Amino acid sequence: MQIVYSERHKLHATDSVRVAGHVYHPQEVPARAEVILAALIAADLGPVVEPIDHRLRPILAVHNTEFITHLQTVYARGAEYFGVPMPILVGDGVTPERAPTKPDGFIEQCHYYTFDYEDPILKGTWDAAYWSAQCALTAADLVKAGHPAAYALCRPPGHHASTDLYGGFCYLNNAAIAVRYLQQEAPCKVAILDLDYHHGNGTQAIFYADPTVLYCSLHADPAVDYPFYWGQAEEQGTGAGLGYNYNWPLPLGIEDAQYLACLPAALRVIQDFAPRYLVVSLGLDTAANDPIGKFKLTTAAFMRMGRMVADLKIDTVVVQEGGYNTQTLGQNAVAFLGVFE
Ligand code: Q9C
Ligand code: ZN
Repeated sequence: MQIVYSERHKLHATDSVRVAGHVYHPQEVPARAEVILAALIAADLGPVVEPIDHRLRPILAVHNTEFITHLQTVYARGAEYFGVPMPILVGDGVTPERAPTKPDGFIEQCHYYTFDYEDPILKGTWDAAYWSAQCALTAADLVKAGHPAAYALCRPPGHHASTDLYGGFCYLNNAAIAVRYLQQEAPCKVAILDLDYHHGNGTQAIFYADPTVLYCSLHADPAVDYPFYWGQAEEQGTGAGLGYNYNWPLPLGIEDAQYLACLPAALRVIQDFAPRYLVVSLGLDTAANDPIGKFKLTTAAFMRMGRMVADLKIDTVVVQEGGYNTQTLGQNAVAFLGVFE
């Protein structure tokens, strides 16, 4: 299968981030993408192609203009505000909802556009996020052109970012941008299967009232893990979108058998929806020994998951989301993706 990758993800990198007075070392690091790429190449899974520049238009089909301007300019504004360039990193704790009013002050605007506190905006963050989205768009092009599946090795990830909020290591919602782009010329139904360990609150929010986009997610119970405020089974959509949002919160510590027993329910919902395209948000943080996720999936499970998804025979764009154990990311990506044509 075609693999879309840009080394510009490396522009978003830092050894340490200060959060509420503490220094911590980010786990969302360039090595994640590098080990996945190396493993896919070693397994000869397909040609690696550069993303095509689709410019801002398909990004603005998902995100609002002022939010994009904020991401593009906040680092430079911060350098002026502080008198020295430094990472933009806000507050302490997770907030459930965006504030209703956009404030005028610089610091307040920094808070206004994020629901989270461990997502630095560095000098190269905008460019990295921009090219991550272009990878998803280029994978969508390949599938539109007739490839049964394509993989976007996106970094930074995207599924926690919504229209005008970033968080959870995500700035632009790559999967949502691909979905809207797939619908662009000929309106059609698109299903999203979100396999990341965390609920994709951004993706859910973007399509919550939309009956043309089905969102299905298996994830850690948000009562006990991130993103805490979203992801319960009761969240089923709103308005015309009611009935097109499905969440399967799962207990911490689950192993292959319990996870694989749940997946068919999501796949049946997707089949019944009969979408023209499928977008998979592939988080590998469900793996055993992930430093953030607390499930225990083995490499064999990722192969079974890939097989079950490929057996749907729906044209599929796979978008990389989370996954933080650089010892196992490569083999698990190969296991999932290796079964696609
Ligand atoms: N410092 C994705 O997997 N909290 N995002 C982690 C450990 C944030 C995960 C706590 C988790 C965000 C794309
Ligand atoms: Zn995750």
